Amino acid sequence: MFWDPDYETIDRSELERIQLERLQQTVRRVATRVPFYKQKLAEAGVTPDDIRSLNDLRRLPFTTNADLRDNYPNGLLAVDLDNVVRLHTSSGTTGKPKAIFFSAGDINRAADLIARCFIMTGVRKGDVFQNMMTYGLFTGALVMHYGAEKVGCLVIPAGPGNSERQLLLMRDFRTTVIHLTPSYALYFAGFLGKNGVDPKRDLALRRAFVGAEPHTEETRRKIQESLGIEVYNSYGLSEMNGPGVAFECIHKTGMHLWEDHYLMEIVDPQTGEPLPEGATGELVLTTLTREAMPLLRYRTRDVTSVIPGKCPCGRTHRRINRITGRTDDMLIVRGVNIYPQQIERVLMSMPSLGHNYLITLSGLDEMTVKVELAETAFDGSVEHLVQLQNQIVEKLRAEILVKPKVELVQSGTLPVSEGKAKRVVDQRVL
Ligand code: DLL
Repeated sequence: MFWDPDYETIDRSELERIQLERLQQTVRRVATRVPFYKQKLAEAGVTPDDIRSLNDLRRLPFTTNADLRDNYPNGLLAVDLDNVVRLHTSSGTTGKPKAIFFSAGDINRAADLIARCFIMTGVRKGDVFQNMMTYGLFTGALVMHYGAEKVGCLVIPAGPGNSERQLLLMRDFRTTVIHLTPSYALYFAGFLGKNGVDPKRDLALRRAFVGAEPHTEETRRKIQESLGIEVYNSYGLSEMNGPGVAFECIHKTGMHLWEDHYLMEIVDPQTGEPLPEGATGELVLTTLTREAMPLLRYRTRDVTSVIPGKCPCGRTHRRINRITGRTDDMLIVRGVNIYPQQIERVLMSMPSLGHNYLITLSGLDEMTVKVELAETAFDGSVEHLVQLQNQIVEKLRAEILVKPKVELVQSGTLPVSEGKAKRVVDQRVL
């Protein structure tokens, strides 16, 4: 079933016609209303009339994270402030936040895209949606909330944390769908286990939407198995309305990116040159329908690739692979490039290990991986622990080519964050 069948299964040639029309409108709007873009387009020697085909996209300038910060608070607004109805911000690792503005139309379109995602995974009116993401300046909770209401779900705006209360709400209101970060999902699964709750027996949960941070297929499997539910990957970023940019359908073979609202490219992160279909690189997105704050060729820094071929669900919007990391979260340890996701993949595939881990870099270039044991793993024998530890070291070395120190800790002892998980602490004296 579809929320918006005309658009979701649209013919590719018709989709491209709409994309071009919307791109032309977007370029025209920013060229006349946003001084930053007026100048950038002039520097690139492009006028709105030069955009005659989708291939002309590559003539447009990129927009970066730094451009958003430099234009803070409202330098990128394309409407008068009194036509803005909502502000979200996105905090990065450093300095000023990025301000993201929404017009009433933007909110409505964002909610519609979420409704597509919900219906696509089988959620219907009558489902009970417990939103365990952070409400507030973060887009994660509110944007999903509006979409869920559109579908007709009963929405429980629980916010994150306080697992006891989450469980109470889930039990009393027979929650069927939850939305949370994958790291909190892992923690929550552990919490249920510790409290003797068998989700299949005691709860009505059917689905979880997880997103806002990178995670592996192994993590998804672990959440699915421990909660006994279907878990769908949800991708988005504040600059593109938040969640609802790309989402998995029931086939779980990549995330459909809603191409009637976002134009995607995969580029070489070093040169910015577009890569051929199927190649892995940095995702670059152009908004096609944002009114308050359109963005041209936004460098997401997220690494992915387009999955070739058609999806059996019938949707014609192309799918992207799970985000493997960000171009800027690569660690360089003793000269070797390592993505934290590689480490997660190894840890989450081992049944003796629990739900949480932390990578610490210290001294000159020492890597320590602390990982929690599964509840059932410890039989009290030191020998068993040493064996397990060595096994993890060897598996990690084979994956990342660097030998880390591994510390096994008891379940529930590593820090848990309410929002996005912090998996790496870098204390190196470089
Ligand atoms: O995290 C929006 C969101 C909320 C998406 C809830 C999904 C669910 P930001 O705080 O601006 O917005 O962070 C965006 O988070 O560029 C990615 O690096 C990362 N990210 C988001 N979803 C995923 C995902 C929201 N499914 C940044 N897999 C993005 C991997 C993700 N990384």
